[in-house]
Amino acid sequence: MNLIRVPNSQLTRRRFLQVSGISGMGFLLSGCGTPLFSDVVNNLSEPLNQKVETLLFNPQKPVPEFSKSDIKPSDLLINTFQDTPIIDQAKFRLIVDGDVKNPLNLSMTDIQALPLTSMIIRHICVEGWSAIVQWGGIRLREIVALAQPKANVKFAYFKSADGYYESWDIASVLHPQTLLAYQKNGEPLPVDNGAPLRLASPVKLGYKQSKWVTQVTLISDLPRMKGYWEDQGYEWYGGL
Ligand SMILES: Nc1nc2c(c(=O)[nH]1)N[C@H]1C(S)=C(S)[C@@H](COP(=O)(O)O)O[C@H]1N2
Ligand SMILES: [Mo]
Repeated sequence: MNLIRVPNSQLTRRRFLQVSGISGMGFLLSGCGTPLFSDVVNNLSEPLNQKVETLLFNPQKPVPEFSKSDIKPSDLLINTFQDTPIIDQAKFRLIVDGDVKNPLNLSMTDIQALPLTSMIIRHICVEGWSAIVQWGGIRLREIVALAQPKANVKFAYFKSADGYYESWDIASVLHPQTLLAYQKNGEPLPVDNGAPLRLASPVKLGYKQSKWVTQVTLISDLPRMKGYWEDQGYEWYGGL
């Protein structure tokens, strides 16, 4: 498959090399008519050496959002590698642990008492679809700040109730539009889309956005198993 024909591309050579390493992304780049890449991909930066304190005190620049009229509710497909897990919201707890001074064990009531942030962004799945979605939830940076990360923290590791797992660089974790979402298009988040809590962010591809998140562990080194799809060959950074 020819991966190199990208009309009107803002892709850098580096980005290309990364993207072309992902099997299954080929048709995204081969012009199947979806305006996925040229207008979506920002200049890639991998701020992997940014310090957690700096990022907490100096929020990164927000990504431009879409408007309500751009939302087509049917565009968001369900992409789940296993059966949808059944979670009792009343008993649900989000664990935040790892290299933190103040580990957290939060109920949905605790989380919903924190400030609600809403944003309209594009979700991009490398299997060839995208959707503009309004997500509402808590900024992950607020949860991380409450947990008081130690200075050595460089990554977050996310565990999900269906066995999915992910890891992200700390700059993307602390991006002001990275949410733990519990609403979709103004309604409670549907179970198939990850209720009670899922990641939602305009800086990452769909496979980075874990649904049914139960645990966020702040760490200084990446483990051998970096992510469900990454361990099968997808690129780890998965940035937009
Ligand atoms: N826990 C979990 N999270 C997941 C997945 C999954 O299988 N399990 N699939 C990922 C992929 S590949 C995509 S594109 C999005 C899809 O989100 P949606 O089903 O809400 O559209 O969820 C991501 N998060
Ligand atoms: Mo995906």
